[in-house]
Amino acid sequence: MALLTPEDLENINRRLEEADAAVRSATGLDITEVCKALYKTRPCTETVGIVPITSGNGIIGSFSESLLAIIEYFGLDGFITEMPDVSGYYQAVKDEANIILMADDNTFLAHNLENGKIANNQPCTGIIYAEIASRYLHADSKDVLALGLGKVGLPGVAHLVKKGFNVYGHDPDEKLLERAVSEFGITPYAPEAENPKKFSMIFEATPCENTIPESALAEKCLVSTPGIPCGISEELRKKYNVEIVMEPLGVGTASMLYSVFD
Ligand code: NAI
Ligand code: 2YC
Ligand code: MG
Repeated sequence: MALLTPEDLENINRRLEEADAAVRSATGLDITEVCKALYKTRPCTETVGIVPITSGNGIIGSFSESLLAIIEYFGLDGFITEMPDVSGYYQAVKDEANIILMADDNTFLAHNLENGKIANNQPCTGIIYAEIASRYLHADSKDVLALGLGKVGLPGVAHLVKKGFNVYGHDPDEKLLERAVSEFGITPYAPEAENPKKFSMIFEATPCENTIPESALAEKCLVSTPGIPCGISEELRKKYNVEIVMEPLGVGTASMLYSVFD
């Protein structure tokens, strides 16, 4: 499981503002409007309790603080519990949190204690970044390239297929590629093919650099990627004036929150 580092989370507010501006420029909507369109929900007077969790690799510096900044960016109230783990959970409920946010090394969840809805960061992140890719205002077709068909990528692919997009996918893990083809009918994409297809919408969800080949970039292209590190180099982005939506935690967290609102 690729874990965040405190460095990934530096300047989280600026990163979120930049991502929001990039989403607006590419889709005409901001992150909140994309979430409302995705889930048809609205925030009410929810209070979010953020519970630090010490299991596994333990507390990640500024992870809880970043979550507090994120929920406040989206207009919610919240608090970080003084204690971690079970004691922290107990405090959050006693201090009347409506939504719990907490993460161990494998699962980052949002749980709405009022309506029982629960969300997992991986599918929620895949769905919102895929949704953003699919709303590119300068798209030249309904073809989307999906790179990385794992815990984040595959739910994003499922969402795109359900919305009627033509998804072309690649993952070096043949089992995952075969599963995406058989379950969702995607078309395998070969990055090193002779004259590979060009795409104006690219959804990348891998933990690797340089996964997006120059040959795949259409004249106008949006890369929507939660992947850390980024799958396209700064050099290539500048050379082709590629639009990019990329952010380490907040966009996926907004998707989780809206998926558990009423
Ligand atoms: P995962 O390991 O389940 O899936 C990643 C997939 O990428 C694997 O199947 C792997 O075979 C594939 N891959 C590796 N190199 C590739 C290439 N060159 N072309 C195509 N596919 C390639 O990981 P998961 O959980 O899906 O996370 C993906 C990335 O998203 C990680 O970097 C993770 O840290 C990041 N992430 C970011 C979030 C955010 O809010 N920005 C939230 C959650 C995860
Ligand atoms: O500080 C804490 O409470 C830690 N237990 C938090 C661990 C989060 C581990 N998960 C991740 O780093 C990934 C991120 C990409 C976002 C979601 N999961
Ligand atoms: Mg994010």
